[in-house]
Amino acid sequence: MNALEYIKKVPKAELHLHIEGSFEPELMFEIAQRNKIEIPYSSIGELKKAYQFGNLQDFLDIYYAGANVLIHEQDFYDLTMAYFKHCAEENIVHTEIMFDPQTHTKRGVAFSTVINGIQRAREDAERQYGISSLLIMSYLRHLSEEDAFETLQQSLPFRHLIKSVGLDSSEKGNPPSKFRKVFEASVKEGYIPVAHAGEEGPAEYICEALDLLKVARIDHGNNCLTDPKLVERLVEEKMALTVCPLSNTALRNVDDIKNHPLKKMLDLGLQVTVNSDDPAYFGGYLTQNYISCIEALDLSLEQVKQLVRNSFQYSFLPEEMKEKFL
Ligand code: ES4
Ligand code: ZN
Repeated sequence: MNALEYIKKVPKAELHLHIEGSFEPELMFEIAQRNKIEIPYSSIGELKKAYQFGNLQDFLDIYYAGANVLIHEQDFYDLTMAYFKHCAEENIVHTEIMFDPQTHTKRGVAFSTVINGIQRAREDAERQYGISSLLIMSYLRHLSEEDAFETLQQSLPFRHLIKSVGLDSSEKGNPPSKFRKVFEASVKEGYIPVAHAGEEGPAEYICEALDLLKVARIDHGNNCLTDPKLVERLVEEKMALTVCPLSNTALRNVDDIKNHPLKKMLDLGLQVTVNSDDPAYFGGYLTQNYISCIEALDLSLEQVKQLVRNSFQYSFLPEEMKEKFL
């Protein structure tokens, strides 16, 4: 079997996926219409044409605008269920879903509305497709730490539904150190800490995420490659990096998929996984991320098997569940 045949069929896990980033234009228009919300694009085609990003902020502006049409619990259910359908089609058997409560609570949508819609979809996906999932509540780093503390408080009635806390949005100028206290408090509540770091920001932010936030995984982490000492440390500590190849090219952090550092990272001994990040915006779900890398970087079957093993190994599944896939 070759690497392409293998990846299409094999059971896979996804560890870095923003549910708001799986919002396909077709569903966005449908929900906008039923909620009677205007979107500043006349058609699905017009909207898709806007998906040309020069950097992370260009993308975030459109991503938050798209999320504006989500109002009711059913909207969050439909959004999440549409993603699970993709998972079922691609044999993604486990997924760790990030959601951004502040994107919604800032607009007057209750925390409970967001999480109840997502949770109902998780239960249906488990029942209908046998897909296991868990939730990563992500704090928006362009907002204040005080605001994140408020979100932590709002999450407590639902803590049994949330496994982990993350840190996302505009990286530059918003270092992990800004959120040290709220991460400490989140860990005390039982949440596992992760953070986006070294996507657009410097290697130093990865060090801060490790030292100050005590993260269990780094989301992206590409820019560790500018600091050989840090690479050595990440290898030594077997720290997982959730790499998102098509996100990196869409946001121009990598100029061409042929120059993506994924293979180099594997060769260095880094514990990398492949993920889709915001598949509705970046041109591909999980399998397409693998396929693009296999084709552009000529990954071997063994390397692809390693990446798939890593996706389970570094998941937050209980050990006995992981073992079924390793
Ligand atoms: C994100 Cl690609 C990316 N980076 C940072 N924050 C995000 N939120 C959603 N997608
Ligand atoms: Zn991300």
